[in-house]
Amino acid sequence: MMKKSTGNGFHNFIPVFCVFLFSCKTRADKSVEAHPSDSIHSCMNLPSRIVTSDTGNRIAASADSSFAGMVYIPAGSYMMGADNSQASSDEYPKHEVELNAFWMDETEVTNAQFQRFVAATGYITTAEQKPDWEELKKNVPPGTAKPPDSVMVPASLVFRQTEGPADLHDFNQWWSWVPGANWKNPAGPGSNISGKENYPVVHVSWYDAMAYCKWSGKRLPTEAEWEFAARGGLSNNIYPWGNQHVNEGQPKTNSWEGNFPYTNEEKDGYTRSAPAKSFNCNGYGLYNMAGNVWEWCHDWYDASYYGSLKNSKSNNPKGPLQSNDPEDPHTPKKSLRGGSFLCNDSYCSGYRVARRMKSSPDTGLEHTGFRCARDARK
Ligand SMILES: [Ca+2]
Ligand SMILES: [Ca+2]
Repeated sequence: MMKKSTGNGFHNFIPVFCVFLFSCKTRADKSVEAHPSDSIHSCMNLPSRIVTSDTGNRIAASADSSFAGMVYIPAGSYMMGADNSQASSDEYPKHEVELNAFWMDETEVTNAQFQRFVAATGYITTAEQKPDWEELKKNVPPGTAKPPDSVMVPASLVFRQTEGPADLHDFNQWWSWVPGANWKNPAGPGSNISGKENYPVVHVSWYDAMAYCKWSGKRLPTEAEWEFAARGGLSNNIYPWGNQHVNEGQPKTNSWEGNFPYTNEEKDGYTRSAPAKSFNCNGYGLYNMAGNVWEWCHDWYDASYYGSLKNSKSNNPKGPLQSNDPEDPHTPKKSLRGGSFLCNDSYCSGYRVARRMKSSPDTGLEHTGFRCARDARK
């Protein structure tokens, strides 16, 4: 979660706990079957904030039954999981999933939409709250020292481009814990979202996403729904648009083109997030399922979950009962999908429809948002 300062006025802090202790250099458990391409891909963890802060309980459930801004995803079945050599071990085995019809937001939830939610409810996001050490210490290795008060402040994780090549096993080099960074101030104090009303809201935790869904009468998609929707009606495709490589032809998504994390060729026109309705939609009419910002799913993350589903057709799987991340066993995590403006083939290839990601449910990041789903009327 927290990161040492980049010397620009933010607090100096040597990360002492959580995911920062569990970079791939110190993988605690290698029980997950290794895949040949796993050396970097399994290291593409997102940082985790680690403090329980679920303030969504007081949000009233909406009676809104509008499907405006959503697209209908018909019932069907598909093969979920790894499609190419970039897949990591948690994408195996590929297995059959059957889903009921559902509705999906055509875009990531925007700043304007989130603003309406906050105005109606007074909701305060996780990143706007001070971390609670009593909660935090439940999710870090025993004996971990309490961080200094100077960093136990409302904050979120902001991307900082490096000046040169970085060790891709160490996200400390490009993520900064920035006091005052939140959905309204995505780069920290002095930044704002003016003119970015149609951009995806970011720095939202899983709890924040759940609260928004409750207010809007929707829910988060399951991982199985998300991947089915991302495939856009195609079969065994690597990307939402098919199999043309992400860097070939016209820009198809907002990713990191160049050498991550220090040179961005900006061929797609964006170094950071893009408007939520950018580039071509996929076959179901969904925008930015690949790239732009990561999207929270409902499910707990379990690196070996697919293995438990391999021998039968799974009907509307809703994820495991609890999190299981061998790379960071102390911290329960929720699943995210789709990649972000930071994704690159040298790192996470998160724009692949099968790519899985995870972070603790209280984590906010500059490249993480969500979109909602809703059951189809019976
Ligand atoms: Ca870009
Ligand atoms: Ca996205």
